[in-house]
Amino acid sequence: MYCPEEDLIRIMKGCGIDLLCTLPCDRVRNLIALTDRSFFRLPLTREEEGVGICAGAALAGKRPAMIVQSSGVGNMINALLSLTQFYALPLALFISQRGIYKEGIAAQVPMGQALPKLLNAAGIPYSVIDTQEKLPGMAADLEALYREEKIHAFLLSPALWEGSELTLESSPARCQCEPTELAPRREALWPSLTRYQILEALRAILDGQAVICNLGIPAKELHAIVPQPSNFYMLGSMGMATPIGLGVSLFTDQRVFVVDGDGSLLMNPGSLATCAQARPANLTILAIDNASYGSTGNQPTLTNVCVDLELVAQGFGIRHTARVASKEELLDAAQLRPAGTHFIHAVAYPGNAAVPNIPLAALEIKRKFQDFLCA
Ligand SMILES: Cc1ncc(C[n+]2csc(CCOP(=O)(O)OP(=O)(O)O)c2C)c(N)n1
Repeated sequence: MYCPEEDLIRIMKGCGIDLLCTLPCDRVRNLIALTDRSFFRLPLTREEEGVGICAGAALAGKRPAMIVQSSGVGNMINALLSLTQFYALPLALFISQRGIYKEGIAAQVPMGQALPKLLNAAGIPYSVIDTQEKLPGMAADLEALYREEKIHAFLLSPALWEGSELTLESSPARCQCEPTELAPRREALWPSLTRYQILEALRAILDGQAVICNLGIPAKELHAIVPQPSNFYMLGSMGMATPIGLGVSLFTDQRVFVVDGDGSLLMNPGSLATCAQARPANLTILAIDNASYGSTGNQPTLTNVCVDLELVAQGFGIRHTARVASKEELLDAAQLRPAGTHFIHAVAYPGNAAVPNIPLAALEIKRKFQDFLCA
């Protein structure tokens, strides 16, 4: 049976990895799910923090490793150089390299293709793992990096997983976590709508408005519901929806609506403080909280465990906030009175609608959106 995920786990176990810090990529969703059986795994909110956590583990004499997407390396590079490399700490990086093989998302290409050059420039050695035959050779590289206290990146090509016969059940995020001592600070609000149903309920309100939409399935769902030139669909750059919305809102009189996600907001929560500071009168952030990374396989996020996004927004200084679960509450909150910077925390069921890809290239999306703003 062809099962490169299991082969890789065996090699990782063989070299005694103590900690695995992960942030999902669709292509390694099975690999990450499988690691839970064998490793102490810490899911991250942002790839960069993983570099710090792994540095701490290495200081404590442990063997840390990370599984991230190539785009995530962009979030890590400063910490990799000025912390891990500078202090000669060991770190194994398993990087799902996108943009190089049968890539369906054009925005993955720039970072994925630049990755080897970036690693070269940073002095980080790497091996390309694109066939099962290359897996056994990783063991020696892993041993060497921990012995010599170096960083080594393993670039895992999507070609490696092709034809894998591994099958794993993926269950909805909310069912995966047991209640813990990290229970939220107030009673949980149970969702009644999916992301798609939330966007559908807001159709009339979003119609004709400037909308900045989170990457992945949210953008595809928005396009399926309200395809309009005033939608700026993000195709990459996870975590940038709210910052883009803030930037636009500062220089237009139009109302700007951001459709963000819990995973993306948790990657860059400081942007809420910047919104609170700038306090534009025309910005609404709709945080669709499905407690999961819906676009990469419904892996649970920390809103499933300990984070209440409305309290986060309030804590960062946003005055007008609401937490909604039903269609009525959602529509009421979306009335947006008074004018100001609003944060709507919409609790949602996990799950994605079966919607087609957005048939627009990045430059078309940009041009249409700019034309709308300037009209
Ligand atoms: C820096 C970076 N890390 C990881 C990814 C892979 N990725 C794409 S979408 C996504 C999930 C986004 O989750 P969320 O914002 O909660 O939105 P949802 O899909 O659940 O609506 C992830 C992890 C990425 N594109 N960029």
